[in-house]
Amino acid sequence: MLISSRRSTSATALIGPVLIGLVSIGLTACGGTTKGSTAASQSAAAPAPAAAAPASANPDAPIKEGIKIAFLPKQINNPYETIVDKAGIEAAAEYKGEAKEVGPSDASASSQVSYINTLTQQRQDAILIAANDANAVCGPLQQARSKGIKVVTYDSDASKDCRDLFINQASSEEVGRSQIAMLSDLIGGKGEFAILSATANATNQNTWIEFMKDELTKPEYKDMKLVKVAYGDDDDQKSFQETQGLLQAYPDLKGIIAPTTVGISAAARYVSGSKYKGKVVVTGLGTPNQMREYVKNGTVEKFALWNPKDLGYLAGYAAAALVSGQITGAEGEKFTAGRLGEYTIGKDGEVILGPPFTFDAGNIDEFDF
Ligand code: RAM
Repeated sequence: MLISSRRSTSATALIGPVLIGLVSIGLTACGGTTKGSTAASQSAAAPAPAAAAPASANPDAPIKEGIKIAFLPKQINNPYETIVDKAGIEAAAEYKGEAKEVGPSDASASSQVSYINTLTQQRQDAILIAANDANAVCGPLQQARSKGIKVVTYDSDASKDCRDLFINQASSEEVGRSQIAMLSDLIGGKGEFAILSATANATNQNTWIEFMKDELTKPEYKDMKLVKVAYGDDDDQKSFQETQGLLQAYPDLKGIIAPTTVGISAAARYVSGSKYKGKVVVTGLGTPNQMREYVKNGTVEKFALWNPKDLGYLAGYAAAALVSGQITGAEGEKFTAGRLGEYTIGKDGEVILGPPFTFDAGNIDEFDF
């Protein structure tokens, strides 16, 4: 079941310096501040037993050499997760750590559990996980923490009691509300729409969807109706079929929001080759490289995301700061994330990368990821 394991050096070689510069500069320049804040956290349900109280932080502690960290994404064959993890591995190379990515080929929590257990046996210094379920991974993560391993969630949170830090790509509230505003703009504030999500238990997607539903209660959206939330499981084929199913079941559908890079590209591909092209709007969260074709051929007008490389890089540095004792995960503590600069830990151990960014025909060619 070991699908992928990379050492930091090889990953660094895979990422060209030109690309790093372009992506980093492009998004930072357009996106405003990228520093920590205390905005709303992704919800994480049932609490688990708390780990031992951490020692106090020493912000002046140097980053230890030879730190061993492992990234456990939702699934390994998702281009988005690959970008994030490669950048985290690159961060570890900068501070002379050892990093790898391991994980399942399906986005399920049960598959992640065996990886957590193996990483614990290997005595990694930190496990970084994009949780497929807030609670299902909690017991094993607590086991890891009881052995002194630091746990950092990124992309999709686990219950806050079973991790030290959550590196959130953007404020969950801002992501959710802005998705509704974007769709409203595209369909003239009127009509039926559906959400094509990832897996049914994904913490990040579900938190965004809750904020979308709340946003919809505002008077300006009274003529928009959410008819269905479908789940493509971050599987390309299933997402493609779910898109087809939605369009057949709801003939008046005006738009689809897919807040997942796998879902939006599959939905765009389906619509692009169907009679719905130009009639049904597809938007959501996607990577520019997966969406370029559909923006150019007029299927998609705009969509959003953040810089996934910066997310992985920040998570990699956050893990090192925890392992080195610079931070403990408490609100208000600060650490420096290499080229990204200083971040402050917000409420509930959450660190926010920055605001989401909107891509359209006018800017998509400035990005290559
Ligand atoms: C998919 C995953 C991931 C999410 C992005 C936007 O790749 O579901 O968790 O953050 O989309």
